[in-house]
Amino acid sequence: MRRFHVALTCVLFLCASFPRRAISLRASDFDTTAPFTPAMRRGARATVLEMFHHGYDNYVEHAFPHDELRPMTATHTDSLGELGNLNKEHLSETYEGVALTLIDATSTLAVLGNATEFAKNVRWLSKNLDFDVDVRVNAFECNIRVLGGLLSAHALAHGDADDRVGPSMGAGFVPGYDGALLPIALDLGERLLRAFDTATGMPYAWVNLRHGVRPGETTETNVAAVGSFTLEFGVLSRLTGDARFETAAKRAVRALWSMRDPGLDLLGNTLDVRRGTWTSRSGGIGAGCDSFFEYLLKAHVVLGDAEYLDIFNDAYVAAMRHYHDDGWYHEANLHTGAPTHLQATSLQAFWPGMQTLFGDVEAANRTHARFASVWRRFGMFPERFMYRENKVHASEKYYPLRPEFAESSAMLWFATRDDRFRHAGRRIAEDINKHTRAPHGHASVRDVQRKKLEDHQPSFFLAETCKYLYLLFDETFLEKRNVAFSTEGHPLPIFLARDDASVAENDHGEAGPSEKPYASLEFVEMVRGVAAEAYDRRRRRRNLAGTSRGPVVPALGGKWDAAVASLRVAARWPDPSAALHGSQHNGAGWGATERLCPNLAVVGTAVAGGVCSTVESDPGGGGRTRRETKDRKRSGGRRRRRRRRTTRPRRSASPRWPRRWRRFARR
Ligand code: DMJ
Repeated sequence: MRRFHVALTCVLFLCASFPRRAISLRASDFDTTAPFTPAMRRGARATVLEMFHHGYDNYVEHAFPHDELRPMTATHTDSLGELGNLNKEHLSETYEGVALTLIDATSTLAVLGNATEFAKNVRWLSKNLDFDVDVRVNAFECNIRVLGGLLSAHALAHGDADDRVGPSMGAGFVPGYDGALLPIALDLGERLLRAFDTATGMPYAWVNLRHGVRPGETTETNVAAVGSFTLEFGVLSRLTGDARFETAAKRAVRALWSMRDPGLDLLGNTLDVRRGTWTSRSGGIGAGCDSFFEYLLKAHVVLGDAEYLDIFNDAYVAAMRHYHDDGWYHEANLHTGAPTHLQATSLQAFWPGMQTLFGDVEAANRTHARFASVWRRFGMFPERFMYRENKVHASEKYYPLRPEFAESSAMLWFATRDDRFRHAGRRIAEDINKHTRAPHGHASVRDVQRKKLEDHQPSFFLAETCKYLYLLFDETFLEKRNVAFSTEGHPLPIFLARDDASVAENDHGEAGPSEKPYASLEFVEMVRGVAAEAYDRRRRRRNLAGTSRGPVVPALGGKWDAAVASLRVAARWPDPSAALHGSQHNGAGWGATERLCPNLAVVGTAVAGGVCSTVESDPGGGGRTRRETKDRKRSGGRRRRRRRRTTRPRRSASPRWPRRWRRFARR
């Protein structure tokens, strides 16, 4: 009997001491090493195509020209004024929609190769859109969905037939297109520009499309809503030759960045645009902050403006140092760096895609694995997941068909050609189909555990989720194009580099491009060091404090964690930026030079056309770096003798950090 008691106690003890697992250990699509066969590719492509059409055709039939589809009741909602408006304040009584979903979905039709439907939409939008409507909109949402959708459709319709669009968009989708969407985009841009009329230059969150900013309008906004105009406004300026938009967006970013903690380079989350003060000091990479980071990097890609890359570098280092928690990311107080919310949010899942674009593939892979472990458990990602407690947040249990995890899977696939990411994409598509399919479209999920649906199909489901999933299985669209995807998934052109001095306003009196950025190999190594140190420090601190929490990161992964850390991954990408130089690489990021190009398949063409100022991939030696161009100007046209870099940046035992980074390296 006594023996039995001892055995029972041991069993109970063992059970109690095993951490709860977020995932089952059974091999799944996320960690399989099986090859992704051509038949699987064709099947997955067909699934995604059908899924897109189930959402799109039903929208056109039951909701168009209203904003969004209610897929359970085959009705519509005019939701532009409701986006981001949780309390449904100041709603318009006369607004009847601007065909939001049609605008958002049109660039996806181009990606799917459906030129006929694309051209039909361009014609309809050109004839019918009118933004002189009495509706108070969230300027950020209206910018990324509506303005971004129109600019992308315009650039895709024209393609390289238009000098302003340039060579990066490849052949146009609408032969003989008359450019009619651009004046409409310009009109919308001017309506949104009124939000920027503040002393700080940071935009109000809300603006009425007809009347401008409402008297007494709230002055509170967030980091992403201030910092996510650079792409759409930059593209609008480059296409129209009207510098006001690019200038306003840059001024806002500078004002926002000036609010960072000077020592830690961290931002908060919400702020007052009139006073330029924080209203929430807890910043992170998810809701309220996400696309600020993304747009710094992509504004550099699209506009060739080195200042954005400079800011991105500092912001990225700070994020890896203070938010990164072994693949997860928490929030932190901007002045102390102390962790605030230890939660993973669905919106954070864009981060690995951005890291891949930048060249930090290894870190991207690890975070992708963390998110995969949660996706696998629910067949979707809850809006908020408390990774320490290993459970869904009590109130934010929903999954509104968000694209971020699919987006990162696609970027990682483009960069690594590792079949795991295609398996992941197929799994995501099948789960979405299984859990969100409604009679007339795809429905948001109210509770990821109970799989309760909500009668709403957000426009980004067609703009982004379906687009990235499709690109995982069919990259025809990317083959002859060099585009950057906006935060709403709209393909935008990569513009010829131009002299910063031609941007009208420079608040700080600085002329010309900023300091030469550094090869990403050095940068990525430095970030890795910084993140590892921060991780160790946190662990030491916690151990010293004698907490009973055990390891910082719960043993979530089991088999998956082992795979992430395995030699297979390490041996494959000993140098993350090298992943971006492989001959197979296509479509995700050129992470090693001062100008990033999202599509390496056309990088040769891009360089030849002066689109991408790198020397590394210039087969004919015709490309010139920005710095070289500057040197050349200084030396009256004579080319200075510079040591030419080889394809892969030199790996030095003791990297020479830029001065402002040495302080990180020393810590
Ligand atoms: C999209 O509108 C954009 O990706 C935005 O940056 C974040 N939220 C949604 C998708 O989740």
